[in-house]
Amino acid sequence: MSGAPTLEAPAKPKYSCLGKEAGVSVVKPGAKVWTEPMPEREEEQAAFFRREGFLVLRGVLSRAELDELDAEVARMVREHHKLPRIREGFDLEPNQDAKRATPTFRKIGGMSDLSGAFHDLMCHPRITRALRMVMGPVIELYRDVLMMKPARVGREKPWHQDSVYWPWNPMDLCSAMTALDDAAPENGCLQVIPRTHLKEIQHYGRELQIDLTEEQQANTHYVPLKAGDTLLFHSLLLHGSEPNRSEQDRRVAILSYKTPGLKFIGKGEAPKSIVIHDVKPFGYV
Ligand SMILES: O=C(O)CCC(=O)C(=O)O
Repeated sequence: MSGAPTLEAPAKPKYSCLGKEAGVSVVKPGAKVWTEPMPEREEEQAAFFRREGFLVLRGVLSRAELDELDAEVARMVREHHKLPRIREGFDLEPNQDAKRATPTFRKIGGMSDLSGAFHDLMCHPRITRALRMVMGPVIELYRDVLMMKPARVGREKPWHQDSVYWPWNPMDLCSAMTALDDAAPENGCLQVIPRTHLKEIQHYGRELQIDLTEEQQANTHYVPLKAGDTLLFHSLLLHGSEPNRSEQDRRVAILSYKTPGLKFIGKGEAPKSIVIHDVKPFGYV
C-alpha cells in the first residue's frame, strides 16, 4: 500500500549512558553535554588539558579491575565500624536510603590506604603517565576520596574551584576522577566550565560558594563517563554536580595530586604527601 510518507516523531534527546532510554532529558537549559571526542595522542592530550582544564582518558580500567574495586567498596562499607579513619574518613549521607541494608555513605576518604586495589589505582600507569605529562616528573598524592553519590539520595555539589578549599600555593594541583559506575546527567555526573582553570574566582560565605555569571552558566558542560574512564581536571576548574535522583549509583574515586614545590599555607603541619614514584607494592613493610 502506498500513501503519504509517515512522519517520524522527533527524536527525544538521549543523553543517558545509564543503559536506559532517557525519556525526559534532565539537562538544564543552557547546559551542554560534552560529546567531542578526546585527543588520543599524548602531546595533543597535554595541549587539550592545558587549554580546557580537563581531559578524559577512556577505558582506563577493565571490567575485571572494576569488579575488584566494587568488591572493595562493598567490603569497606560492610566493615566501616572496624576500619581506621584515614585523612577525610567516612561521611554519611544525611538522608539514609531505607532500601539498603548497610549505611549510605556520601564519602569514604583514605581509601588508598584501606585497600590494595585502590592503592593500585593511585599509581595506575595510564593515570600517572598522563598526570606527569601535565604536572612534571614528580607527583605526590594529596587527597583520596570515594564520592558515592548513591541512587535516590546522593546530594548535589555546588559549583566551586577545589584549590579555594585546599592549603597549597600556587593553586596548581590536578585530580583524577575514575568512574566506578556509568555517570550521566541523570545520576549526577560532573559538570565543568571549560577554560576556567586559569584564575581564582572569589567564593563567598562560610560554605565558600559562587554564583555563576550568565556567561559561565551558558558554558556549563556535563561530562558523562563510562565506568572505567578517568577524568583529569585542574584544581581551579569550575565544577559541580547535581543530585542523584535516578535509581543508579554514581560512585567515583577522586585522587588529587600535587608537585613537591607547592607551599603549604594551611594551619599546623603540612599533611604528609605520598610520592608516587616511591610507592612500594601494597603491604610492603
Ligand atoms: O562527587 C562529585 O560529584 C563532586 C565532587 C567534587 O566536586 C569534589 O570533591 O571536589
